[in-house]
Amino acid sequence: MHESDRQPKHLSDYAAPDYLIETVDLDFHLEPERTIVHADLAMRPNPEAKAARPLVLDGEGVELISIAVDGKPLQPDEYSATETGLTVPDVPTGPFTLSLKTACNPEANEALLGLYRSNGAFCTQCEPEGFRRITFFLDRPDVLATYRVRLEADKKTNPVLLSNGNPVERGDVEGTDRHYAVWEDPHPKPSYLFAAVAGDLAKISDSFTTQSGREVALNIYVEHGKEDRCDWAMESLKNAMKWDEERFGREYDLDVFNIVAVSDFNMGAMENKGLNIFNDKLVLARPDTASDADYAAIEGVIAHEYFHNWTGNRITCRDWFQLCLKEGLTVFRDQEFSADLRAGPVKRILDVRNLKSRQFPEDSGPLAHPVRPGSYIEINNFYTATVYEKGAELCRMLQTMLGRDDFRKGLDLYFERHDGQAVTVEDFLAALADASGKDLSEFMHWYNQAGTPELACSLDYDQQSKTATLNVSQILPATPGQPNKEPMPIPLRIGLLGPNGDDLPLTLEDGTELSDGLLEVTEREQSFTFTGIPTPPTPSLLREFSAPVRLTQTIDLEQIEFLMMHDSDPFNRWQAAQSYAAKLLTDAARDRYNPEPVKGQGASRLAKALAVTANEEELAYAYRGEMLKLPSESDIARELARNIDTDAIREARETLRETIGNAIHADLAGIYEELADTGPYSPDGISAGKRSMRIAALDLLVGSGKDDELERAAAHYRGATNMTDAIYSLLILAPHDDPRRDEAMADFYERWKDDALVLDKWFAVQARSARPDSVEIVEGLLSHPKFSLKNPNRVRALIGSFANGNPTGFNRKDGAGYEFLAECALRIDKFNPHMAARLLGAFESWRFLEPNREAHAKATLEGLANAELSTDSYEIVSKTLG
Ligand code: 0A1
Ligand code: ZN
Repeated sequence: MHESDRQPKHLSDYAAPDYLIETVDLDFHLEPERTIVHADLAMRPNPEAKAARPLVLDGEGVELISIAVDGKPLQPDEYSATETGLTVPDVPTGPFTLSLKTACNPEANEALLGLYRSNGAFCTQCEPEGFRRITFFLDRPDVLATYRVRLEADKKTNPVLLSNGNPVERGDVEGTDRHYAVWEDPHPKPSYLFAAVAGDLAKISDSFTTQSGREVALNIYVEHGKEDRCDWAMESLKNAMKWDEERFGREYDLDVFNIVAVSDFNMGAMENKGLNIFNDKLVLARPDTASDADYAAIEGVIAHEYFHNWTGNRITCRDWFQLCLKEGLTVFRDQEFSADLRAGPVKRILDVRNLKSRQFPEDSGPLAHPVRPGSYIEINNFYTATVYEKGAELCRMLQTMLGRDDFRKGLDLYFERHDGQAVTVEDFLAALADASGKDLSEFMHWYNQAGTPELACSLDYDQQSKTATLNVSQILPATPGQPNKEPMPIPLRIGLLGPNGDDLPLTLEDGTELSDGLLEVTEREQSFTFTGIPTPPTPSLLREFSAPVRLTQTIDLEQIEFLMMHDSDPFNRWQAAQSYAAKLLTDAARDRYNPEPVKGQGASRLAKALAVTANEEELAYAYRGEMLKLPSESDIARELARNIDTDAIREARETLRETIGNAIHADLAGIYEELADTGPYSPDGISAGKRSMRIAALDLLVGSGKDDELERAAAHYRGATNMTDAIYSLLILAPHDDPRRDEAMADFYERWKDDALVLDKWFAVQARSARPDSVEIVEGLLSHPKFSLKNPNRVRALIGSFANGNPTGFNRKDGAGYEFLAECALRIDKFNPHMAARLLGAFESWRFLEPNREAHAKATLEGLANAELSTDSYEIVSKTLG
């Protein structure tokens, strides 16, 4: 550990690189334990930088074997190579070629960054700073070069040899058992987009003809025997290619597009130019192995990585502070893609739910940071919900404020201006502003200020003048390092409902007609008066969730119920149902558990309203399914905001589930029966919607507490013909102490024990199940013969699901959950710091717990702070403690 690793880096210190690299010629001699890399780098001093600086290249754990400049070997006193880099004090003042011969050990690489091994294959992960683990380099995104890559390996164990770009040559190495392949990527790229794969893999192939008539070969490489699980990924890829042409005019630019699925991967997937590498979880799907949620995730992530080809690869980031430039925009694009392919409003609900459950807590806790952070210690820690999901919301707000057409024009200008460049958020906003003529200077605050704004609203009605005035104030909470903030432009989409539930025409005092209901809030305090309102209206605010804010308003349960029945905006109609339930649940769980709100009149009214909506046939199944889902335990915790007692929350939620399950039992049973026959499995939105609605009904039925209903869930499991039905019924059974639960769990294990991805689900179900002995169960599973700390998917399935998906287990009163997580993270931190640091993020809301739990969490965090930690984990622990 170098102390300098722990010093924060600042955006304000950005300086252009001293040297540029124009072409990169790499030759890999692949061996599992000692891979030799020859690199020829065509370099020159950067005319934009101060001249005559020593050449300093990044490196991490690479062994330097030899070095030459323009073919002339350097003597040991002419350079210095260390654990963290290579310095050559004296290099030519004009263009020169630096030749390096280095070695690394892929087999021993358990951090899964750089060149490593997964199930016997070689693969790479270079974002953000992994390339420096392969060779010494200017490993920063603003150094763009074209690459020619030769891979040479044992032919029998590595028949497949892949790198970025187009294949140009392949052959045998005479007199050996080895062969080679050469790849050329004509598009200049930063080193983080480099990739190479070698191994014995199966492939499925297809092709796509672009809008200009070019034929692109599409290949998905997977482990042998998994070929029958690739169809959905391939279909999703072709859909994504087509959609990006139609919606954004973006065409693919190489002759081949390769995807490789590997089973050891720290994240979801990686957009390497022409050679995307995926966590196999996000590629492989068959009806009996993958749930509807898995199918949707595959569709979204395949699209996400493909869309990066333009937003990330052709135009990349100047520095890692600009990460949201590629990630926020690309998430926005993949969200729009999925919304276009499926029921749009449901996709919006899922995205907002994800934002609120992952990003809002981050933004209100000790790890809060702006979408474009001003500083970081370890960039790996900034692949966050804020950069990705809030980043996507900022792009969405820009589209809302500019309108779809001008937003598209702005993006066209951005692509035209910056193709082949490494740019900043300012460049992005400038293109949008120039194309639309809209001043976006204030919008920059959204990128630079952390914290979720609170939008406090109230509506005053004046009988005499028949006007309604909406008063809005934006409250910008202090976040670490940012005590004071500037007001931000907030697109606020609204409707006013008349007595029969219809939307009233919206006319502002100055006569402006708001046909789309869109207001732009720009001040700290602002009022909007609407004229011609005959009677007091019911406000529907923040329709479509038009801005990532926390809306607070003075509104009573009756008005919420009215919105739940009548709002023409599907998002807000769903939101009303959630708000209604959340009000009951927080009233029940605040301070000390009080059952009245979740048993009484309000709860019965909610149940009846849910039954009415669930029976509205013109609404999509998936939408009705979402209506039937109660706020999660974490949703309730977030609403409570402080003094959180996870047991009280669970009790409140279980009681409401029981009340509803009994109050509308007949409706729910009717829905369950009616949707019984979904036909042969198809992942399409309608079929998936039916399954989702039926399972939501089943969940409430089982919640009623009747034994017959538990039997229904057990029968559901036994009769399941696809993974969706199997896994959700198993989840419903899991917390129960009942032989039928044990049978189902054992059956699942027996059936899937040799299938890693499906077995992950078996681990996850147990980790998520709220039981008094959850900690012991999960601890026991650590020593299960099928468990390994080295495989990120398995770690996420067991430890991640427990820490993030089992609030009562993780926050157990005696602090055992915290201790368990800390011990696991410490063990993982020794070989995969990135993974360990991500797990430790689960402590982010510790200050909002009730005092006893808060004290336990604090003690655990202090213990961690005193342990020997990687830079990654050090940053998370020290910032979390504050
Ligand atoms: N750019 C990828 C995310 C990613 C980041 C880091 C990784 O390894 C440490 C891997 C993938 C994406 O947005 O999909
Ligand atoms: Zn991405």
